[in-house]
Amino acid sequence: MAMFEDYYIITQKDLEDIKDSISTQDLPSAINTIKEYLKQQDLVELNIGVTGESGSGKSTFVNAFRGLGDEDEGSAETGTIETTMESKDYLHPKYKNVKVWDLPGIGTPNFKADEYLELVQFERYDFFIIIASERFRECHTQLVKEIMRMGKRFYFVRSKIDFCIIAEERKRKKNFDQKKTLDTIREDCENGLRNIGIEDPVVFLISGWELGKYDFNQLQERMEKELPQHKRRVLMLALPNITLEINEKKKKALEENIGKVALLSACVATVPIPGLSVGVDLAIVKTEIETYYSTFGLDDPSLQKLCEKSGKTIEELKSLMKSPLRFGINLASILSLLGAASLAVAENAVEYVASLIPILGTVVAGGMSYVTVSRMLKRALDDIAEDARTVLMASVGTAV
Ligand SMILES: Nc1nc2c(ncn2[C@@H]2O[C@H](COP(=O)(O)OP(=O)(O)OP(=O)(O)O)[C@@H](O)[C@H]2O)c(=O)[nH]1
Ligand SMILES: [Mg+2]
Repeated sequence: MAMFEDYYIITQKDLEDIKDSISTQDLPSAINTIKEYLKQQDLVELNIGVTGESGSGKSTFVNAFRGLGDEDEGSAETGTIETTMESKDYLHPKYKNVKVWDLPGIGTPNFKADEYLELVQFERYDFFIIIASERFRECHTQLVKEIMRMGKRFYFVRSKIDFCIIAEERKRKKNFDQKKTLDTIREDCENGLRNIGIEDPVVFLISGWELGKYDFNQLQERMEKELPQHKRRVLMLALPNITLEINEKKKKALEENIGKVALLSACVATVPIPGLSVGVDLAIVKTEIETYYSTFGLDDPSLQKLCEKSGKTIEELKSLMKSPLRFGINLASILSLLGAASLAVAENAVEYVASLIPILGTVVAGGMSYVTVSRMLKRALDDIAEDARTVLMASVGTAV
């Protein structure tokens, strides 16, 4: 069993990547290669342009997409009077290289799509989100055609769906059927788009007030699929942890780095840790685990925000969490997990790894350290992802 798990952590692809990049290097260059790789990964930018008519819910979406409420610090101003007159970039609170741009409203009497796209500097966006809170109109077609001409991608969003549902429920009373209502709105929007000349339209029904509901999963799936490979990771990390699908994808995105972080930690460590037969750079491991908590929204400030929204207390949410690190990520708690992980490491897994990455042989207990940290991070990530899942389900009122 231990053997299987060890091999599972260190995927063949991981090893190939690492081997290719550092097998011919000496230790200091190998460390630099991995550091540079991780740094480059952190520099990948994502620019999302959010556009639509005035009052359609652009600013609300810009906030919700970044996991913020309208009153939170760093949020875009929202309201019933026209509020957004010029392009403004809103940084993601945790991933500063993710920028969601709140663009000026379209559809004013003199609206010209080509001039508009020049004005907002269309080249800078990875894709556009076009938001409509009612029917699609001529200005939407114009904009779509121009965006396509510029070779950019876009996604159509029909916003304020929560509001439509409530209105429909009130109207139909006993005959109300949510699925039917949503299908009707979707068909209506798609027909609207077809009528203005768009073939095969896809419309995502979204509520900026309850972003995790309705079509948000379909939207994130589509965005992820259509982004270039190197940008997918940052999208998944930056999305708020509001659906089980996103939770799972965040875990996968974080998992991909375990091999490299473990290798870096093994290479940088030159002194064995007392009480453990391995040398590990604890600061690297600690930072990585803090990233897990932050990415899943389980850090204290994020939990606080979730409490305000869900009406739960921090204590209630924390009592649902099981990860041994939930009481604090400190050297003692990390050491204890590393100790447990090192005990379960199979010797032949270490030999296997050391034979593939000979450079590990030049550091104190290098292979052992690598396998121990990989195993520990994998387990910590599994536990934290599971806690995030439980907290998510509890905060949306689903029994756990
Ligand atoms: N019920 C409901 N109301 C929403 C939703 N999204 C936005 N609103 C409300 O609609 C109004 C306009 O929202 P904004 O986000 O300010 O719209 P905007 O497109 O940025 O408007 P401008 O900046 O004026 O162009 C505000 O009162 C929002 O609270 C939603 O998903 N559901
Ligand atoms: Mg606005």
